Order: sequence, then C-alpha cells, then structure tokens
Amino acid sequence: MDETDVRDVTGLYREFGDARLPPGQREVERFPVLSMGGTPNWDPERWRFDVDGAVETPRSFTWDEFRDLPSETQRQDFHCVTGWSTFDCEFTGVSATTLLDAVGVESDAVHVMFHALDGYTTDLPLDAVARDEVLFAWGYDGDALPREHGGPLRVVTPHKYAYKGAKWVDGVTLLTEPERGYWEQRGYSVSANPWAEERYS
Ligand SMILES: Nc1nc2c(c(=O)[nH]1)N[C@H]1C(S)=C(S)[C@@H](COP(=O)(O)O)O[C@H]1N2
Ligand SMILES: [Mo]
Repeated sequence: MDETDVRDVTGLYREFGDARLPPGQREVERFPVLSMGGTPNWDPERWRFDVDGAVETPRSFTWDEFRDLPSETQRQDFHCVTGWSTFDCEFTGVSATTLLDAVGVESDAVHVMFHALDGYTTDLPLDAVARDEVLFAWGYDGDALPREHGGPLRVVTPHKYAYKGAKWVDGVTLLTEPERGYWEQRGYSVSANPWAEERYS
C-alpha cells in the first residue's frame, strides 16, 4: 500500500498521557494472539453484520454490503490489558463514525455493545465508540485480517485496552442504558483507558 494512503493515528496517546507506551505495558515486536476460546468458523454467504437498538435505520449487512462502505487504512498502536503493546499496526476498515452515520444514532443512545461469532461481547460508552480511530477492520498490514486475529472482521480501539476490540465481530447494539460485556462482567474496566491504567473496575 502507498504510504500516503495510511493515516497515522499513533499520536492519539497525547490526548491521554505523556508517553506513547502506557504505564505498566511492555512493547512486543510481534502481534500476539489472545482469544478466550478457539477461532470460530464463518460462512461468507450466511454471515450478516447487524446494527440494531437505538438507531434510526437498523441494518443487516451482507459481507459484500459491508465491504462497500467507505474504508480507510490507519497506523495504530495496540495495548492488551495483560501488559503487552504492539506499535504501528496497519488496519484497514470502516470507521465507527462512518458506520454510525450510515444507521443514524438515536438521541437517547448512550452505550454500545459489540457481539462476536465466538459469543464474546464487549461494551463501551457511545462517546468512546464514535471516533474515527475505532475501526471495523478487515485488513491488516496490506493483507486480509488473519482469522486468528479476528478475520473476517474485528474492531480495533487504539485509545482503549484491546479487549474492547471484538474479534469476529458480527453485530453492534446501541443501548439507552449501559450493559456489561464478557470481561466487563468479570471485573474488567468499562472505560479501559490504558494511560490511566483502568484495567479493573
Ligand atoms: N471475539 C473475541 N474478541 C476478542 C477476544 C476474544 O477472546 N474474542 N479477546 C480480546 C483480547 S483480551 C485482546 S488482547 C484482543 C487480542 O487480539 P489479537 O488476538 O488479535 O492479539 O482481542 C480481544 N477481542
Ligand atoms: Mo487482552
């Protein structure tokens, strides 16, 4: 990919802290795989990506329809709550702002739940989701996103610990009251700001 097509958002840490590497993290060279279970199967013909809840136009995208949404490539850092960070990942996909604009968020929406093919869920406040740097990514470093990293489609949240980025994502629900996702029900932070070390709640 042409360098000029990549938007570098690795400087977003300045919004949250002084150092690119958040406190208590160590940088790793390779991109580890961390999943609670196995890599789920997906069927491109039957796969649907559902956006529902407090939205003006609930949508159920086929794979082709989702791929037709405007997309971009960003260079991002990735911070796992277990203590490793990897820098300069190039993800290609649809930004959350693009997706939310496509469905129209209702005025009483305050929170978002992400759903995934492996049964994983994770939640964030709407204002933490409605950012250009939150990507629904299908590409990684110029190739299709590897299946173990969440292909065909995953969320990446460079401003949050990476458990906020659902791999194998297949749905998003806009909520009028907060609900807790898989790790959030098990004591992990809802807000998950790495520069404030919000690991547990
Ligand atoms: N569906 C799903 N998404 C998930 C997970 C998971 O187990 N299932 N693990 C989370 C955690 S804790 C991290 S650190 C990242 C790991 O992404 P990676 O395996 O691509 O490094 O995915 C997050 N998203
Ligand atoms: Mo993680």
